[in-house]
This record gives sequence, structure tokens and C-alpha cells, in this order.
Amino acid sequence: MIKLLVYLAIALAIILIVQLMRIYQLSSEVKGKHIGKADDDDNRSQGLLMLLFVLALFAGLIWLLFDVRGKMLPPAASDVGTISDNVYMFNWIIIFIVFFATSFLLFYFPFRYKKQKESKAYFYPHNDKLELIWTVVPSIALAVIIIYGLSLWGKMTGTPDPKSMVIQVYAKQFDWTVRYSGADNKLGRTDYRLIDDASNNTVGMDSKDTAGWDDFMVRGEFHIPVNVPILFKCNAREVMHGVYFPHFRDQINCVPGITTELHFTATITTDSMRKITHDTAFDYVLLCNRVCGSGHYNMPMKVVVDSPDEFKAWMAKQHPFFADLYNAYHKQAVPTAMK
Ligand SMILES: [Cu+2]
Repeated sequence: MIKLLVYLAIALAIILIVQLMRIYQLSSEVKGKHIGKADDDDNRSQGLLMLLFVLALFAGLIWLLFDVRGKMLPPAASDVGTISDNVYMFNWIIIFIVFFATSFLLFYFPFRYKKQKESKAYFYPHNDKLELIWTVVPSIALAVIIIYGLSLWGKMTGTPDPKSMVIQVYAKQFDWTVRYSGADNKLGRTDYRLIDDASNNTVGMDSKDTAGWDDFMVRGEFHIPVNVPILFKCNAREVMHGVYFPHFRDQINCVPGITTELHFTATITTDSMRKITHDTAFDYVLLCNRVCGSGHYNMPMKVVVDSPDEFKAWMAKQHPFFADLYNAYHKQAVPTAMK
């Protein structure tokens, strides 16, 4: 109902403006003014309107910036995330300087150089020096942005720390299975023919590979330790999914048939982030950012960043998928990545 009234009000406002313009036009014709031919008064008022428009635009933009401050993501909680935020902010600063300068000039010039009766056009066809400046300065700025961005890209996609804790993130319609590589830090072999959701073997673990005997799988929520490099090996079952960690500012596609990798070190525990955000209910989250089907919206998975002790305590509560085989041959140990 309110929506309908709003539309009605907008329609009436448009009709009102059209009618007012018609009245203005008729009254001008009665006064003997030439409609459609701008005189000095028109040029002056239009120039002033241009200036007022750009000032209103800037005021609105600055208001918007202050308004969204509390709605942005909290500070980056990973090593690459911090650099990513810096690159992002660096770009914003350049964009803002250029935007404010060029937009202001664009609207200021029609005001400053509006046509008046006595004004004469100035013929200024060419200036090599100016052309050189407006070519070289943006080129240098772009080169700096690209080199800075590439240095981050190199860190995100380069060789992971060899001491990284290896974790598999397996996507299917419509949830995640996270598999830990256990004390040996090696993920056991998988085979799609062994996938059996009924017995919770969602990733198709192969019991013949001893490296997988200490692997355990979790769903619903998963934990990672703070300040330990993590290497995520990402897979998808049937369609493309996307591993997306907004708070760690990192993401990678999960593609059926191949393994993609993502690595970062979480730098802020869930508890610390709750203090930073003044939100006792804050949780990190893993999202799917490929529209993978009708249940795509339902894929968020809680991520908990633990202190080392909390993580060890959580690990101790997990059970290897092949618990019988594991108990026969292993003793649960601290993962090598945490030693
Ligand atoms: Cu998905």
C-alpha cells in the first residue's frame, strides 16, 4: 500500500513539473521572450546550477561514505587480507583524488566560462607539454597500481609455506565437508567412486591409503588455529562452487575434477574479533560465491579461529574417519604444522 502511494506521489510530481514548465513557457511567450534562445541571464543561472549540482553531489557522496562506515567488513583477519585491504585503500585514494578533481572542473568550467554577450572564444589548438603530462602521469599511476597489486597476487597465489597445515575443502550441492590431514599433514587418497553420503564418506576417502587413516572430516563448522599457515585444497563434486572467506579477504573457485589451492594465515582469533567488533555473536564464515543451484544461499559454514590451545583441545575431540584402522596403527599426535 505504501509502495503504491510512493509511486502515485512520484507520478503526480512528474505531472506537476511538466505543467509548471508549460505555464512558464506560456508566460514567457506572452512577455515576448524567445523560448529556446538562451540569453546572458539563462547562461548565468545554468552555470550557477552546474556549480550547485557538483557541490550537492560531493556533499551526498561524503554523507554516504560516513553512513556506510559501520556497515563495512571488520578489519582483515589474515596476512594476505591486510595487504589486500591496503591495495584496496590505495586504489580508493587515487580514485577519490581524480574523481573530485575532474568532476569539480567538469562542472566549474561551464560556470566560470559561461557565454556572455561580450565574451570571445580563445583559440588554443595544441600544447605538447600538456599532452605529455596527461599521458605520463596516469601511466606512472597505473604502473604503480599494477605492480602493487601484482605483489599481492604473487603472495596469494605463490608457493605456500612448506610448513602449512593442509586442509581439504570439499563443496557439493549444497554444503561443505572440511577434511583435516591429521598428524602426518597428508591428505589420504580419494576416489569419486567411493563417495557414499549414506556412510558419511562425502569426499570418497580410500581406506587403502594409510596417509588417510588419521584424516577426519567435519561439517557445519570448522576450526583453524591462529598464526599457523593453512593450505586449503579445494574440490567440488558436481558443479563449480567458490570458496570465499570475506573476513580473510580470500577466495578461489572449486572446480569438479581438479584441485585448486588457497593459502593464508589467520591473524585474529574469533574471540579477539568479537572484542574488536563489539559483537559477542560475531563469527567468521565460509561462503560459496558461485551460484551453484537452488540451495546456493544455504551454504554458509561457520569458521572458528582458535588460539593454539583451543585448537589442540578441539582436535582432540575429533575422530578419524577410519577410526578402527587409525586406532590400530596410530596414536593421535599434534599436527606437524603446529610444532
Ligand atoms: Cu556452492
